[in-house]
Amino acid sequence: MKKWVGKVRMLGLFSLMAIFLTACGKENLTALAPKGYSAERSFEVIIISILVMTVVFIVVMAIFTYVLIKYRRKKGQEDYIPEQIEGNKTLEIVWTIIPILLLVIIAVPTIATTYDLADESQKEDSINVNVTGKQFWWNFDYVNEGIQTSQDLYIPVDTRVYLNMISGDVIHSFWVPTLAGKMDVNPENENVMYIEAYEEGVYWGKCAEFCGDSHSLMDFKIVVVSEEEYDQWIENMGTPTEVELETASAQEGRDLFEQSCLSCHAIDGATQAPAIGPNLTNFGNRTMIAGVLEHNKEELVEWIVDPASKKPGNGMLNAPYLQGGPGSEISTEDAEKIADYLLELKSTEVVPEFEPFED
Ligand code: HEC
Ligand SMILES: [Cu+2]
Repeated sequence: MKKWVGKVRMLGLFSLMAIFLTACGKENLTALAPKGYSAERSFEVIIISILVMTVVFIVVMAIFTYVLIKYRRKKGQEDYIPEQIEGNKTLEIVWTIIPILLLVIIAVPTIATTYDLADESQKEDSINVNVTGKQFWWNFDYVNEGIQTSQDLYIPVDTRVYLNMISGDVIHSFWVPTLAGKMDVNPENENVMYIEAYEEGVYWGKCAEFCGDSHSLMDFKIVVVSEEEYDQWIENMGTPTEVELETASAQEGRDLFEQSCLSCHAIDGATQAPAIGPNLTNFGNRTMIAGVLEHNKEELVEWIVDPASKKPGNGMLNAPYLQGGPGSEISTEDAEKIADYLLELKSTEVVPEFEPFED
């Protein structure tokens, strides 16, 4: 092999790594910088496996290189055959036992962690949230607090929160890499996992199971706040006050909303059963729109007028006003009024700091 071939290959490898690793730049969307209990335990298992594999690689490479050099064909010894070790009992035993030991080193912490992360002993005394995955959004139902919300899941810092997960349609997978591993969300059986975050902040969540047209847009956030903020949030959400609408536009927007949107979206009280669409009680406080769009009026108007352009195949496309129902169309002007209204729906002062698209 020519000398430069190796160099070119290394260059290729490094450029590939650069491409893949730069994709890991989004804050709080990585399993490699855990900020929660489950993610930290899983990370330890990753590290143990990598360490074991690295040791194996180094030892094998060392022996390989040694043998390659020592037993290379030498001048004058073309017919030399080194001592044959076929059927050597000691060696056979050694290279059977070593892999078994290595597997045990990996298996023990892996199994212990698996059981630890499935532990439900504290479920009764913890915050419980029923999570429903739907094409292509998430509903969060705080069981004991009687609160419904969607897309943004608020939890207190340093506290274990149990998530009881079910799907409203096809199989999804709930994944907040910085806080915990993945968990399948099935239509039939409830899967339970817990999360506990060490630091306040907003954490990105993704659906990790291909579930349809907008699967890759089925994002959500976990908003981790202090204990006091969480209590305040629960109180505000549980008793949402009638919002004083500031502008005439927002007031007209409310009427339009009641005509065309209320059949699927709850806004007057967080306690309603999950409707067909996300509960919009605190929509003005959301981190994003529909999990993926920047939270501003422009995006919101575009979403209302043409949700298919933002999230193909989503459930809002069944809205009568988009189906060409008689006299039902919503003009951009009307959508702006509705947007003014929705952006004023701020039921609480607990608002996370969040810049989704900063670079
Ligand atoms: C047929 C039921 C239906 C109707 C009617 C409907 N929507 Fe929706 N809406 C949905 C569904 C389902 C979603 C979730 C889409 C997704 O993210 O996959 C949604 C999402 C949204 C969101 C994003 C919510 C979030 O949590 O970020 C907004 C805002 C919204 N709708 C506003 C409206 C407005 C305004 C109207 C009336 C003009 C309306 N919707 C009418 C079903 C509906
Ligand atoms: Cu999904």
